[in-house]
Amino acid sequence: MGTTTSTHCCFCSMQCGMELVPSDKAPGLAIKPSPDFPVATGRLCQKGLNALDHVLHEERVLTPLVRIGNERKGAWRKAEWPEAIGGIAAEIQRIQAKYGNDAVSVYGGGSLTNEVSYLLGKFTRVALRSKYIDYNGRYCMSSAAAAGIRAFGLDRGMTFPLSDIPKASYIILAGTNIAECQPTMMPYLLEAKKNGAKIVTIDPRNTMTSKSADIHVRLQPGFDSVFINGLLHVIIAEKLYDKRYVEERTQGFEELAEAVKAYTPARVEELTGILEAVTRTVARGFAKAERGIVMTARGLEQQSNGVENTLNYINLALLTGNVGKPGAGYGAVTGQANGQGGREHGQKADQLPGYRLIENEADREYVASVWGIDPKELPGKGVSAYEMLKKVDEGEIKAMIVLGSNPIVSSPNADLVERALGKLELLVVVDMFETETAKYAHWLLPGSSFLEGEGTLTNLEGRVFHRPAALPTPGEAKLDYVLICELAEALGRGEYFRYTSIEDVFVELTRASAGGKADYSGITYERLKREHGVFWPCPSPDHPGQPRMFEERFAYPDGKAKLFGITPKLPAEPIDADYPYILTTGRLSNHYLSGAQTRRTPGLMKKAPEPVAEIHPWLAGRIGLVVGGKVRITSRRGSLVFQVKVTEGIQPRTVFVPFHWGEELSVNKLTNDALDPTSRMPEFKLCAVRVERAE
Ligand SMILES: Nc1nc2c(c(=O)[nH]1)N[C@H]1C(S)=C(S)[C@@H](COP(=O)(O)OP(=O)(O)OC[C@H]3O[C@@H](n4cnc5c(=O)[nH]c(N)nc54)[C@H](O)[C@@H]3O)O[C@H]1N2
Ligand SMILES: Nc1nc2c(c(=O)[nH]1)N[C@H]1C(S)=C(S)[C@@H](COP(=O)(O)OP(=O)(O)OC[C@H]3O[C@@H](n4cnc5c(=O)[nH]c(N)nc54)[C@H](O)[C@@H]3O)O[C@H]1N2
Ligand code: SF4
Ligand SMILES: [Mo]
Repeated sequence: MGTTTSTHCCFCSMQCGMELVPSDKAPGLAIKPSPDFPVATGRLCQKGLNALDHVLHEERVLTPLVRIGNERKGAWRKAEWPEAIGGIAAEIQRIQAKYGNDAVSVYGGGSLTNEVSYLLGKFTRVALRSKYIDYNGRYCMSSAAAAGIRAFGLDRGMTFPLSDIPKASYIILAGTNIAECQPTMMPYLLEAKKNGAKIVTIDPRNTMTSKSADIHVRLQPGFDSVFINGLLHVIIAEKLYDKRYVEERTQGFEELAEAVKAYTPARVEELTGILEAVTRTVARGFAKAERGIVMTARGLEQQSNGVENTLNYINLALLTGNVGKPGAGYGAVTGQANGQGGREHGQKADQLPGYRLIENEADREYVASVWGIDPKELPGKGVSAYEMLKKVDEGEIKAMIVLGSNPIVSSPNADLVERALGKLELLVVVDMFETETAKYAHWLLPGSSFLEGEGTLTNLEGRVFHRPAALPTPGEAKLDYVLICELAEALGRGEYFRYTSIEDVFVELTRASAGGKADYSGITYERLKREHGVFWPCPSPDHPGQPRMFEERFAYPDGKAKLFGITPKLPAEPIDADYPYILTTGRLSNHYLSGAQTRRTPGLMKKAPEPVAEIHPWLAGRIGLVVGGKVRITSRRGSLVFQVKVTEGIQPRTVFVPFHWGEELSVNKLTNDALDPTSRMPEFKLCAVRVERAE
């Protein structure tokens, strides 16, 4: 050691720059914020500052492990790599010979680099020749992606760079808790506020984010589209929309106007309890603002109406002429480290690299030519992450390789998922730890951490950047990409997976993306090392990249964006007399996703050792909660007991529980597995429950 390495945090989509520096204190290394990476210069949140702890954790898996006697959840035995790779390949071949190629599946993740995401997609289609691959981003960005594609013809999360935010004059933040989930974005918002911007938050809870708001709309989960229809109604009725923009740059205005006609502020108040005056004030304020920004995240996207909810927020940004204008626009706030890049390079069921489609003939031909195979060899599209788990339960899928996810904790209706994974003839987990999911594995392979694996990622702005390797892999752990290539070799398909370096993989990825929607073909490692990232699309080496999207045209052939008339629908599981309250789930600032990493971080665990249910004093009174008491929350799928925090800051009928824990603290044992019909994203944000005092 002794040298400083500039790298990036492994957690959220901001991808703050960090430096790994030598230290005289154990373990001899420390993390400091980057002094120059423009996304969040000089800042890291507490998760970033503590990110070294899990990497150096004593529980890291350091050798391949195999079950003794093949017994599930039994004891492990250490294995050598040749035995592991050979044994897994032989099992895959046995299963495919017996049940067909599609009996073997891959489950990837949004924390992985672009290169590893790309290789997982290629491995599934070329080495396994199976159609079944999907990834945890299905739970994360799929509704926003589907809405972006439908409205703009293209999904790049945020249509503007972060540096546009301080120039905005009115900002609507819906179902996005930026202060806890992308903490280093807050200074951009606070600067906008200092410059005079109004901020409106829309959330069933008072959050750390809503503290900075001028107006906080506390709605019952599932009612976003009703409220937005109210805003759109006022804007149209009072002729406050940007008529010229709507005419020149959009289609579908008539349909939209028709759909919102009945949603007068009075009706919105009747349906939601949101005062008429609030609807009018926000509608007028936003429409009259010179530069408006709308940002959404999982709050309204992780619903069975998630795509329509998102489309309605996009309607608001388009109707007011804000998309494609400096200091304005629409942004879906991406979640995971590489949530953006992870959904562009082919680890999604229906996708090929460059955001191409696996069912499109021209796309198949092009990518097959890059891969050197016959397009006929490429399988068709598979199914979404949760549907894949269901196919495991139903017995159609017999083997699964999980790399970069912990689906037993992060999937809805988690008991079903647990049962399903228990039925697999082969479960291979590649991870740093023995996660809840790995407990069901036949093989647990030691993968690499963010400080070990070099590669590129794409942050929430669409900024592609390079992350170098800062540490060697510990013990026998392997770089994820090497492991994938070795497995392909053992399956007899090695000729398609011979790379000299990770950069070599990137070069192929950029070729495969050329001419696609997410075109990286002008990007090289050399360029990324020189510049602080390049925004895609970047179709040639002399192209500067594109921080702001849609300034002149949208990505449809006619150049126009589409407006959609949305008729609000009920959630999949409305409340009733038996289950009279709403459970919503989400995040805490101290933990990350399934908690595999942050529950192993003492500095973070100390602050949030277990999940605490937030309930309103009204509900606490109704159930006769006593001081220090716990609550039992019961849905149609399960029943769990949680610690409680009584707070005025939550919509009275709603209970909030964070999902960062496993086993008997896993709120996903209660959540509903209803999927959005288009995005196939589960309804994590709302199900009907009973709430009782726990005895
Ligand atoms: N600390 C931390 N940061 C993270 C993560 C983490 O696990 N921990 N995860 C990362 C990832 S992968 C993601 S996807 C992002 C997620 O980032 P966010 O989407 O911001 O996080 P959530 O807490 O899931 O949900 C946001 C808010 O939606 C609200 N909500 C619930 N139901 C509704 C509704 O019907 N309508 C509206 N308008 N709001 C609703 C919740 O009360 C919550 O405050 O965060 C990223 N950053
Ligand atoms: N109830 C409820 N459930 C939810 C959500 C919610 O809001 N509510 N949100 C959903 C969302 S948005 C998301 S993104 C999902 C995410 O949920 P998961 O996919 O379960 O997320 P992680 O905990 O990040 O799992 C990543 C795993 O990969 C490992 N890992 C990390 N980096 C690497 C690497 O580079 N290589 C290898 N080999 N392994 C690595 C980690 O140790 C960890 O075990 O959860 C979803 N589930
Ligand atoms: S804001 Fe996100 S990327 Fe930045 S340090 Fe925190 S978790 Fe890491
Ligand atoms: Mo996510």
